[in-house]
Amino acid sequence: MASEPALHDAVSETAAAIASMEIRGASAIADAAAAALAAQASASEATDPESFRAELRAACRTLHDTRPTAVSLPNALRYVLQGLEGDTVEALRRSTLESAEAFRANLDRAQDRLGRVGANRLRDGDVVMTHCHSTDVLACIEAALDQGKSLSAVVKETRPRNQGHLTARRLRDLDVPVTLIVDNAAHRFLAEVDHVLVGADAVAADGSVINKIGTSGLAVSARDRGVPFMVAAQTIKLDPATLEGHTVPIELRDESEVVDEATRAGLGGVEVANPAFDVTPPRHVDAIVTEAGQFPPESVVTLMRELFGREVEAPWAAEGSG
Ligand code: RI2
Repeated sequence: MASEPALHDAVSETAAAIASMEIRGASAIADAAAAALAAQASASEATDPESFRAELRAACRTLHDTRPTAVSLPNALRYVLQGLEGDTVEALRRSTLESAEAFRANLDRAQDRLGRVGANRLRDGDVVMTHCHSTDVLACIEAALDQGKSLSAVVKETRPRNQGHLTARRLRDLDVPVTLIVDNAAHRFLAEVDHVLVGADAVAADGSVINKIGTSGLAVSARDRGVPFMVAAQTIKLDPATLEGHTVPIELRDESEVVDEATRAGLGGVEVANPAFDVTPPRHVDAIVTEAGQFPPESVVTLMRELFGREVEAPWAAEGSG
């Protein structure tokens, strides 16, 4: 079997940071992956075009194998690889850098546009409830503040990793009054909430939303309380493989995120499960807000066909692996 090409440190370091969640959040993961491919291209010592391409594919595989659920990651890798053009190493290098830069710039622009769409759904004085930490959600809140609206927030802490604390700090910095609650208190507080805002790691062709564990229960509670449930998701969160009948894999993380070592020892022979995401069916979602506008979840399939066609292949597969 042929050995894997040498990878730049930026690729292995980025992959490790994504796997450990030092870099987390679907958009940040995609951005970091594109930057790592650019670093690989810049530093490549390949002497022929095929070796250069093989290096890039190997870098993609390393990045791809870090976290399985956020589809923004394979979508980023596909975008950059599809931008490769040229018959010489220099031309390929240049096109990789351009492609990675274009992807990253699109990401920023898309989030700004999405924020303005999401902000239009919010009214002055609204109380919003958040789950986890989503930069797409924060873009909506920031745009609403820019529109002169005043908002306050009920922020779920989001066990086991408490990403709600990141959201609370960011909102505090924006001078939004924040009430931090334990996840179990969501149903009670929904009585005082006008809008639930969550992000997404992937959106399936039927409009199901795959997001941080606890999202689906929150959606059921919001429906019960009559509170609109909005998903903020750039189109890189749309999973083209679901057009072809695939389901989105749910990442199972280590039990050490749920219980510390001493507690674990005290619990003895029980199983500790730590799925990172769950699936919220479209019937519990009021709107999916993207940079291309707001969609009822059931019509997201049309947008997905328009953007991705039938393009679901993995161009980073090793040569000869089928
Ligand atoms: P943005 C996060 O996953 C959350 O589930 C969040 O809703 C989603 O990524 C989207 O994040 P994790 O990486 O792209 O914390 O909106 O497991 O920033």
